[in-house]
Amino acid sequence: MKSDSKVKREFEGDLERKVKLVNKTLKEILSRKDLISKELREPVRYALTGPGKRIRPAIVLWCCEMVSGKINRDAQIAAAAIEMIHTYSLIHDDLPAMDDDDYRRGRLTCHKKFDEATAILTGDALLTLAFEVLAKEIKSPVMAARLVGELAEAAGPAGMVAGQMADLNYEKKDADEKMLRYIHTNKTAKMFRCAAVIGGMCGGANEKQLKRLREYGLKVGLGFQIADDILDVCGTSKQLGKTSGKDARQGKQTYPAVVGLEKSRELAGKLAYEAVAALKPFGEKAEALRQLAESLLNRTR
Ligand code: GRG
Repeated sequence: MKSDSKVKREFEGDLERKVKLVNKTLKEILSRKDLISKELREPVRYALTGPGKRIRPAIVLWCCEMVSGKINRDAQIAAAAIEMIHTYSLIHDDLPAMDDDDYRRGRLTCHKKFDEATAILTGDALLTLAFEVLAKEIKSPVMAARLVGELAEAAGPAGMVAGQMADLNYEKKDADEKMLRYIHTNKTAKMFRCAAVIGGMCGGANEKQLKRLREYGLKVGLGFQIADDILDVCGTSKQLGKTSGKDARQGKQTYPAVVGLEKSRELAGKLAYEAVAALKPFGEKAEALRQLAESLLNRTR
């Protein structure tokens, strides 16, 4: 039997390989002159090549690999597309009209590096480009339409945008645990669920498998956001690459603020446990996704 530290090392090595593959695909897309006009190339490159953790695209690749035994081109494109949408959401979230932050991923935010109008347009460009690459680069039109539908549902007005709207509406206003769960599920967890599902779809998952992946993704995503709330209280700006302690200063509704730190940790643990349980039918092939769920509990950035 492998020791815990060996399993952890293998997982970290695997994640590093996935991150490299995501970065390679993004670089390839960035180099396409037909896709991005000259004026936008620099800010789009700045935003996309920042040192993000690439967790969502890594989930896409892992789910495809788990289901089919390999990573195919469709999964690489889908992984790049979800990272583009995630990056757009960070750029817009950092704007003065939203969370108003100067640092992201350890560097100046897009509107600080360039200007506000450029940051808005860079976000718009990434959001649109994600759907363009899915429409044009996914092999089969039916698969492209399925992936576009999943991604639009997760990122759109009944997903991430809805979560962000509720998040802003509840600033400095008391939310109960149910509302907080609604905000976090929409703002964060649905994009994780989408990552797992589109990865599975690219690998040819059947409905039963997709149901499991949906459950895994949603639980991991909610756990990830609770861990993010905890980190905002307990982490440093250097660790996070963005301003720490900001949620409380802005009167944000977070798990530590609403249920306390101890219950937040308990809840994150429970979600990781349930996420891992959802992977049971995949057996040993799910090892990396299991490790990922557990690693989120101890994350420091
Ligand atoms: C602007 C429509 C719109 C939505 C914004 C993503 C988001 C919604 C807001 C960012 C602030 C925040 C705390 C969101 C929750 C999701 C989250 C934890 C984002 C950060 O994701 P990481 O840690 O970031 O994966 P990296 O930089 O590693 O990619």
